[in-house]
Amino acid sequence: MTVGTAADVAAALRDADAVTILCHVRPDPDTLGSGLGLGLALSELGTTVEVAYPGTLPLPASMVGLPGSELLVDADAVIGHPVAVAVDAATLGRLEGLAGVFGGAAQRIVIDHHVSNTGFGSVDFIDASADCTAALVLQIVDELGVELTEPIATCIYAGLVTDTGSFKWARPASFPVAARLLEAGVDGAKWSRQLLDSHAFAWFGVTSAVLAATQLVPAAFDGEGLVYTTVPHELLSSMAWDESESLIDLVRTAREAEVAAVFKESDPGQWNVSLRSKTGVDVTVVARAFGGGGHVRAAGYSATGTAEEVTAALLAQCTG
Ligand SMILES: [Mn+2]
Repeated sequence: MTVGTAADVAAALRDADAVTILCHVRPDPDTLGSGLGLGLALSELGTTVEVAYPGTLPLPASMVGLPGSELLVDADAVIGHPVAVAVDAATLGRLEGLAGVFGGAAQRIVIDHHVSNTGFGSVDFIDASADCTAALVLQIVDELGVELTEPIATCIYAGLVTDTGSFKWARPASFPVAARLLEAGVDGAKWSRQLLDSHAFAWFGVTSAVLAATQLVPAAFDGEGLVYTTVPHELLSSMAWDESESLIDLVRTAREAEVAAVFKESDPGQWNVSLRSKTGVDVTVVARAFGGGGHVRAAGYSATGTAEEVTAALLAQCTG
């Protein structure tokens, strides 16, 4: 692998006739905005572009209508051009069924901001100091000499506003970037609402059931407290997947608990467990104990059993 800069990536892309851009599985606005924004910039140069994400799930409603969506192709329709770019994917595995398309390209470019990304391309532009991959794409757009149009800026803004939690945990460098994007014409209010502040009406019923089932365990984690809830398969399947991923953000607001956990029954008896902590507890320790992993403040693992069994296992682990 080559440790690359934005200039290296631009040099590799500038002469390409056709580029395949790959987003990670269950795409979020950072991977999709990065993919579409880069795709639009390359289109300006006359490059043939396809953008795809693995799997067959439709795009979440929050991301429908992002500029450049016409570049999206279904995973099974991907051609696989000689130059491939992975955006916001910390590992090759995050490309799931499209990993082979990436691996089969002559030139393989990785653009990412995850600290855990050790590189898996022929050029790796990885910068963990960036709040989002989309901000790295902006550097590449600049290196390519492509004008920052409103559609490109909107795609980049989608990644920036969501990966910073509406700028709640944005680092200083993100604010000049945001200013530039807004000055390029991005409708920040509109996209914040669509990406972060809108739900299907059915979400209220499901979410209220999930919140009603929430339990507080003050003694857990040496008295720091755990708040957790379970989402049974039937309830989970009535929810859009992107909306189910935001449940942890509601549960973790409990003031009495340092750690939050959401158990989602993806298939009967099969659970995906999301863990979050606020300041003091390293949740990777818990996740690893169950064969999972992640970041210090956000980790996860898989579990098998009834709701009672999987929650009891976590409680046994964190109440000593
Ligand atoms: Mn990201």
